[in-house]
Amino acid sequence: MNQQMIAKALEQVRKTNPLVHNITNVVVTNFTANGLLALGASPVMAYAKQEVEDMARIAGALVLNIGTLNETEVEAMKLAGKAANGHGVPVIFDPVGAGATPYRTLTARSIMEEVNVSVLRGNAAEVAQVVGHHWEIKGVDAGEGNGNVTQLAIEAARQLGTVVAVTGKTDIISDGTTTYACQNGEAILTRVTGTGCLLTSVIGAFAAVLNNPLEAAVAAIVTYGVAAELAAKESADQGPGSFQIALLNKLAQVTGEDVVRLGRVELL
Ligand code: ATP
Ligand code: TZP
Ligand code: MG
Ligand code: MG
Repeated sequence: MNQQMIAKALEQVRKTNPLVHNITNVVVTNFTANGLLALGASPVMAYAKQEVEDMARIAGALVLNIGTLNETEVEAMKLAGKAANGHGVPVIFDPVGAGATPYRTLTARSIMEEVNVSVLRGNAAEVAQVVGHHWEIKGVDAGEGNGNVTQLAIEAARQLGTVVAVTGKTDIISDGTTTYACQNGEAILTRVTGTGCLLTSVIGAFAAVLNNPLEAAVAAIVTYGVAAELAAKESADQGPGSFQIALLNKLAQVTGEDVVRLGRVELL
């Protein structure tokens, strides 16, 4: 996976306009829908257990996010996940806040057990908790921690048998054998809620057009990081509010040429 391939994948997303079915949290719903639309995908949020299987079957990807989980929603996520699995629709999972409470941790683990997840995307603390490692966490934000993020991503991918993306200052994406590091992004992303959740849904958009989930995750993370850098430059020092709007604008405007010029991804 190199910058040229990522640029081609971005073009594919825009040409195909894939339907991305999200069962996500109440904090980020509108931002996620707008971010996917800006990028060139077609978002739908559908939660009722009476319809999630039907929606997941016709989607290009299904994104599950436990940010504001409850029993009914978790039941719907599992129904949708199994329907997606039965129809070859990739499932992307964001275990928001895993480790913050036992309910979140156990729910995240049970989703990983019952649904065949193509990409797990979280901060280091969340991913560590899903695989039973200790890592400091405060609410939904990763604590500093002092572990080796690369090792964590590789071990989690091996243990779970899926692609794992651990994001933060450096993003590590691994399938347990092949591992990439991406340096794109901006620290101000951590000052706007939902930027991780939107990234998980953007991985869904790329997974809908690429058969290889490792490459889809890398392409999404690099494209998103480049868009964030362009947005930070444009909104300069105006603060997180302006940055949030600039990020939506740049997701729409980022080009393959930008990705080739600014993408910082290496095979480890
Ligand atoms: P957290 O709740 O810990 O913020 P999250 O789920 O919001 O986690 P992040 O890890 O913040 O997800 O990832 C979202 C985006 O922000 C990714 O593109 C990532 O590369 C970027 N990012 C996070 N921290 C930094 C940083 N310090 N510098 C540059 N980019 C960052
Ligand atoms: N509380 C529950 S979900 C959520 C908050 C603040 C949003 C988390 O979004 P992200 O993308 O992980 O920062
Ligand atoms: Mg964040
Ligand atoms: Mg998050």
